[in-house]
Amino acid sequence: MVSERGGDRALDRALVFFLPLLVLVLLVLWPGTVAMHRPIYEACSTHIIVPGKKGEIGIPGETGVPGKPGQIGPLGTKGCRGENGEKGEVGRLGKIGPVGAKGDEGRKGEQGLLGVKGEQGIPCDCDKMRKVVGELDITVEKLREQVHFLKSAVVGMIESERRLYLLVREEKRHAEAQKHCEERGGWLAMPHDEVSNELLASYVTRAGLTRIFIGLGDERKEGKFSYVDGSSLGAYSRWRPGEPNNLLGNEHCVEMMSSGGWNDVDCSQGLYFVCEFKKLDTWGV
Ligand code: GN1
Ligand code: CA
Ligand code: CA
Repeated sequence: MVSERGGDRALDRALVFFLPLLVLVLLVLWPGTVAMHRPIYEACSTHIIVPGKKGEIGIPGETGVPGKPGQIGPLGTKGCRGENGEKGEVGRLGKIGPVGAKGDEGRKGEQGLLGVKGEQGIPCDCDKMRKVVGELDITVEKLREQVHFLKSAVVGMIESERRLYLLVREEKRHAEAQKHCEERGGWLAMPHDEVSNELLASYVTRAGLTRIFIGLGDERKEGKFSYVDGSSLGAYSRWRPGEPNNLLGNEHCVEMMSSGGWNDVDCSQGLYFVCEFKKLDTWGV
């Protein structure tokens, strides 16, 4: 038994030593291995190289790096309408609107309380008051007569119900005559009707004159006559036969003859004239 066990051990040692050596020798002597170590020029010179058989499918490669971003896509379709938002806060007050139409008249209010009793009055001495008023009337009438005397006899004015007229015995061109009247608060006389025209005509006649300037002309537009206050010649006129004729194309002012007839004349000639003044209420005295 002991000798059998010793023989086994020797065999084990021999296998451990020689088996690897044997494997090494076989590897070196193996024809493929030898061919692998042959120089290439040697193989090319002695063999025709033909493609080998298609290999087997390789194992899948590793996951690659992420690709570049793609191009922007086309516009998407309109989305569905969203839900209503929450109710906002109350806005500021708007501007005041236009004034409305006047409302109906309201009902009459109730009668107020009685006022406080007034102080006792002074007894009226009516006879004495009437006497004073009567004396004042007489004074006013005397003043009226005196004013009339001053206007007509001293100043030389004439008057109608609403106008005063003053003859100015100074030869002036039409524009200067108007200026003279204006500086005294009036205008060159503007007869608008037969009554005032006749009054002026008699005024001229009594003064022993033939003609005077009146406040009428067509300086702004030929043939379109207007008064010096800017008003247009109305329905009334007293042109002499054949007038206005705009003689020599240079007659744009108007004279009144003692007959009352009108004629257009050269504005630059010198003539006496009549000023007209509106009567103030206080002038009625
Ligand atoms: C002529 O002759 P007398 O002075 O009345 C003329 C008027 C002129 C004026 C110029 C019928 O009037 O048109 O404006 O001379 N009368 C006629 O001074 O031609
Ligand atoms: Ca004219
Ligand atoms: Ca004329």
